[in-house]
Amino acid sequence: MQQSALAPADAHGTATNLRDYRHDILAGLTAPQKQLAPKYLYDSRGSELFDEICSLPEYYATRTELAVLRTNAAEIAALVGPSADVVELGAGSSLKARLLLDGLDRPASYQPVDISATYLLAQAAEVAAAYPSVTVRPVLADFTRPFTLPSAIASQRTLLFFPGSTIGNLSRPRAAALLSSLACRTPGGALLIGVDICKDAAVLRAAYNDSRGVTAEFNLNLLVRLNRELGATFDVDAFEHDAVYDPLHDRVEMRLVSQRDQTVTVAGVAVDFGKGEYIITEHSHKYAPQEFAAMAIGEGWRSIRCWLADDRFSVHYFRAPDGAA
Ligand code: AVJ
Repeated sequence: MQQSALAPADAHGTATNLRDYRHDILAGLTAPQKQLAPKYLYDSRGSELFDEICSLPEYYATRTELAVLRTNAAEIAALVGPSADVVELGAGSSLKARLLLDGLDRPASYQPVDISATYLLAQAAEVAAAYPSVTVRPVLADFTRPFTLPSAIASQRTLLFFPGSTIGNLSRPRAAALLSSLACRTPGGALLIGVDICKDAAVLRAAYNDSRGVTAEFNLNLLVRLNRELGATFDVDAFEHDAVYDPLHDRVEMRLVSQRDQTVTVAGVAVDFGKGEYIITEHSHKYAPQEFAAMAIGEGWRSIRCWLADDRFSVHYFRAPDGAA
């Protein structure tokens, strides 16, 4: 994946332009297996719903990762050292970043990268107010596409912070490509990354099909978004959320399942659905800690430390060698 050119931010707030957005959605809905990229789940309502997911009893990931960060704050700070430039990928809520910044030794800057404009700016403003000595530079960008950070990416003190197992949204080859690109772009820098671990299918099913239906609303909100932004005609009540664990690929697959035969118009294009046909809206890949470390090492990172919580969630700390080109 190329990561060098600049993808300009735009008015509809996803750092891709409207033509690309419409094209991407239509390509996904006209493919033999209908599929939409998970990044489209995060309009401002979607970001809010995701935060709600994070506090659900069944969704262990956020709670477990926060515990790892809290418990090991001193060791993390010692590894990172003073005056770090913290770049957070897929920032979302600033909760984890604050926890990290609290523990670090006089961090120099905080640069959250996110595709949800309203949310990004609101969270950045809160961090700026709470940490007057930290330079806060929000970056509206999609980290799965080429983007440029405004400063300090090449600094030896760059700490890439990539929590939440967001990297799990990428296929294994794409995750590897992103790790490689990040290693090349931050010589001498470090990567603190949260990765969800393979586990019992029943635990995963419960985490992605919660009893309060928040994950269902999060998933279905994508259709609400397409109705609003692309003049689509989805009858949201005629689709149902489902999430299944695929042991072959070690991933959870989130689906929107059509409850009847129906035709929906999206940006002027007719899209047919058979009863039971579904759109894949997200893959969430799971890794054994050794598998993930081996992948990162293969892409140029040095594995320094891995913390586990309950064998449910892993947080890895990697360093990029100096002068990696
Ligand atoms: C933010 C991508 C890590 O895959 O667990 C939560 C998103 N989807 N519940 C995940 C999500 C459904 C989450 N990530």
